[in-house]
Amino acid sequence: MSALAGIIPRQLVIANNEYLTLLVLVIGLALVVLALNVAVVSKKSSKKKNTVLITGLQFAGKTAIYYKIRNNKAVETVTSIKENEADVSIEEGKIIHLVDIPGHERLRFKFSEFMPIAGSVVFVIDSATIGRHTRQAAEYLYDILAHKISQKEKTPVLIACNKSDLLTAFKKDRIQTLLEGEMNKLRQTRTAALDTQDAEENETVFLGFEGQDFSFLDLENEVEFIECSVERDDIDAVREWVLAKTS
Ligand SMILES: Nc1nc2c(ncn2[C@@H]2O[C@H](COP(=O)(O)OP(=O)(O)OP(=O)(O)O)[C@@H](O)[C@H]2O)c(=O)[nH]1
Ligand SMILES: [Mg+2]
Repeated sequence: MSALAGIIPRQLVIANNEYLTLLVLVIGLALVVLALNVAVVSKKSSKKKNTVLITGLQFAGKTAIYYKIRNNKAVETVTSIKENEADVSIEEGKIIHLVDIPGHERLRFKFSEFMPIAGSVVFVIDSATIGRHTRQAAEYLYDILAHKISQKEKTPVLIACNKSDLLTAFKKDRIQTLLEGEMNKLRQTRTAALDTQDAEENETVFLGFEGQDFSFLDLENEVEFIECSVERDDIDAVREWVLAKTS
């Protein structure tokens, strides 16, 4: 070192040391930023896989199903004005992030905010009143299935035909036929609207195959129909579907 001191000017040695310190600091900072990024990304993606959106029209029984899955008990509910959210352990080692979106028409658009983290969607139907609300239900379902994220990621959708305990409840096959008929009509009006608007601004897509009647089977998203009843404590099939779609 003393030999070097003679050869390298002292100022240069000091400058080199400062440069080294600065370099170590910059690398350290970069590593911290990288670690933080990895943590945020992995948190987002783990939430993404685990988030289940409970959607559907008002009074369908979304909040009832939410509490049944969350606490395994039926609770008295009132119409929701805000989403309910919880991390629920429904099987050992498996935690799902449940989100119950209010069904009021001015609030249901909120589902869109959660689509980036949704791994699956449960669309709840009041099987006893669906005959009167087919159009509204189909409109909402269309918005979910045509959403750009659900299109891109082929988000699976469960149509939970709730309130099957009621005598007036429609069976799931009938509900499917009703919805397909209504989606068929909707598809035409929405596509007609597309022709008159700037396609770039409009996110609506054509669902299914042109020239053929609408069928859920034609979609790339997996759409399944299940009958259930919170009243009768019969939601195991919903729970199992949710579990199967959650990694
Ligand atoms: N008979 C019967 N009634 C049910 C069932 N599930 C829910 N309900 C009743 O239906 C009503 C509406 O249930 P909620 O869970 O509050 O409905 P929601 O879909 O959350 O409604 P919003 O929050 O207004 O969007 C309540 O009175 C529930 O007790 C069921 O399986 N059978
Ligand atoms: Mg509710």
